[in-house]
Amino acid sequence: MKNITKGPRRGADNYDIAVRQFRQQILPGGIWNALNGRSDAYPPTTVWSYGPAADPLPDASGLGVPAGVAPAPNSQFNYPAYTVETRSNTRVKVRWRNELKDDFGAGPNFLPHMLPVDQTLHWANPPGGDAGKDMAGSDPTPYTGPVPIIPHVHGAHVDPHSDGYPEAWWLPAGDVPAGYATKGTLFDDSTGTNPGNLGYADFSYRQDQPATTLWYHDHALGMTRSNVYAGPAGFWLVRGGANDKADNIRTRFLQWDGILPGPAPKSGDTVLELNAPGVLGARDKRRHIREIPIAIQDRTFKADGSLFYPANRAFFEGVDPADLQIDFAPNSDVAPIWNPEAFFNTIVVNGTTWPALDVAPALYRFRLLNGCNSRFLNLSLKVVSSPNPALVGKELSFYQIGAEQGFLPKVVEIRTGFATPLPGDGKIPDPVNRVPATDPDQALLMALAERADVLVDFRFLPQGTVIQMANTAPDEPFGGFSGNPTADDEPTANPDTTGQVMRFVVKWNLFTLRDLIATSPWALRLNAEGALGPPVVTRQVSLNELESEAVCVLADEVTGAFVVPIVQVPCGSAPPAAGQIVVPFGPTQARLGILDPGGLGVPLKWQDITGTSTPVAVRLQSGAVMTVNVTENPSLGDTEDWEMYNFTADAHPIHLHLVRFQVVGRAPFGQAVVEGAGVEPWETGFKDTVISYPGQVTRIRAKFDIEGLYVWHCHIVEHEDNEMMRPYVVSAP
Ligand SMILES: [Cu+2]
Repeated sequence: MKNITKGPRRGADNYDIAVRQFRQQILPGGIWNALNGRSDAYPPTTVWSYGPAADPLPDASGLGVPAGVAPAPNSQFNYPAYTVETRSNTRVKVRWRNELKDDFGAGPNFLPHMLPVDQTLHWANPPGGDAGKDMAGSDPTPYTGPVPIIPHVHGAHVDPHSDGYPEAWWLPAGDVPAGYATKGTLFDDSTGTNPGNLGYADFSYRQDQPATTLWYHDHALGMTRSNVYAGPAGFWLVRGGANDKADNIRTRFLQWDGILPGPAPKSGDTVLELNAPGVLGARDKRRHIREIPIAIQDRTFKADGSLFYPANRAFFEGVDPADLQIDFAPNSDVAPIWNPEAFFNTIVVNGTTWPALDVAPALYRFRLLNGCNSRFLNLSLKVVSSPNPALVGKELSFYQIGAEQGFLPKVVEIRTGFATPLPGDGKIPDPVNRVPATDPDQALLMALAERADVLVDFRFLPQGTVIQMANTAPDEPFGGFSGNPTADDEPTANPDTTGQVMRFVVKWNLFTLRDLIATSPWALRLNAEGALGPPVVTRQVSLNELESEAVCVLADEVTGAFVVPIVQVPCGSAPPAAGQIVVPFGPTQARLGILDPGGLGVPLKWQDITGTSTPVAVRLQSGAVMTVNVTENPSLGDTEDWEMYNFTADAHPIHLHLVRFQVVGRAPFGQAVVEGAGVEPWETGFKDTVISYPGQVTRIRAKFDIEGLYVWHCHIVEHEDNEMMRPYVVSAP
């Protein structure tokens, strides 16, 4: 098939991107009143995000709202951040600036974190100075100093100096307190000459990877959850190359089996222009837009509009802080502030709570991202109102065409209870022949950081029809579906709040003749990529949950629930009352690790000094040589299988930096993994993040093709921040 998309550009695309603090109207009110005619009065929210370093403080005061609040016509600073549009095989260079300082980054004074940062975790720890950085601190109070950042392009095939290693952070340049480290232990950049106190770093991205949906976000050691929750994240799209498809606009001649809905918004289109055309009196830029990246996140807001994030362990236990009377770190192994998981009560889509999107009666392409901290999503589309009452309650399918690392071999029709690969022959599949999903409640399941490139077919729906994107994954850690043939047998999100994501409203005046060009999902043919060769090495790794080795408390003998108030008792002591038992407090953290010869998990910390790991020398771009203790040390160019044994009670999304991998298979403990068994239809392309289910081994296959230091970790960011992350090194053979 002839590739009709544009080839790579010569040279490189250059960006200058800063992280800054500003306010944004996320909740209803402000600038949005001018669009929707309402008079909501929710205040704006202070956020952090990336934006073009040359752009000024957002100012929409000409539109009747206070200055300094995004979105605004004069500035692209927005949460989530603007999409970085890149081309396959065209290098991208970014100067990343840490400008978390006053006066929108121009001032001399650093801004403290707006959320509680636990200094007792193994974290960046700038106050530790060069001797104590990237270690656990001993101060149990929240961190108040300048904020370390380190941007990571999730899924990038990138050299180590530009990957965003968690210990490669740096502080803003300016009034850093005396004795603080200004940069992380592994600070590096593509120049190799940056001293690490300039407030920026220069990263260079190879982009030698197929068209796909990546995203960029902060990755600072032990504080990714708080940095990303504050806002810094955005899409990073790769287009072109052999696998990409034309779209409604970019097609040069009709290619009936491969035209995707498009275009996406183009460079310079602002959030306001795309969402509030009437407000600016400008041309209706959104009229032609058919490809939209959709970042789904959960957040909780305080009454003053500010972001809420739990400030103590008692929040996780659901008790008043006075009712959690135990020793905390540094006097025990229980972190005082960190929560094992964090779930929030509001769904925010592209920086707006529960938005509605006007859509033409046409095919749309949505690039979905689960950008939550801990929350899995199980998404479905249902008609909630329509001039045609027969449509109400009907479900629309997602037609998934791609995942984290490119297109799927076949379009997969996903709807509640079904996941059906389509033959691509143009025939509308007989609904009777739909393929049942793993569980009747399973719809479009997305773990943290997973992406789903989907088509949705709004064609022929009557004017004014409203479709709701619903979420039925639970408001708690996801343990996997039951697999029972009974429907509705798992805990679900609150249908009044987190069970709702967004709405689509069909508007016929948005229809254009170009809409007739996009290929129907059942006729769309995707380009299957070749499989990786057989593995040279097969490793066994493990996922483990830990409880305290120092703190014991009383629990109900039957339910296992802690007795409130939760009071520390000597471990091994006799319970004071019948019906109670003495148990270790937990969980204290989750850890990755290896397997021992008996098949049991050996949990290892980020910095393993137990002797289990092997010290491996790593040379930085700067020329410095560091030693890192690793258990995974693939040889350059090798294809390896990793079998991930999940000994915990929850599902964890595991992400490997650098590589794109295939999901080989899954099996319950004790059974052999059969190739293809347990692999969902939407997992048959290349991925960079995969769900590891409790009690199962999940086997992936990857080729490790750039030398150097990377990480693999759980993408429940609360886990990642507290030891569920390990370094790995690719070494020349
Ligand atoms: Cu996890």
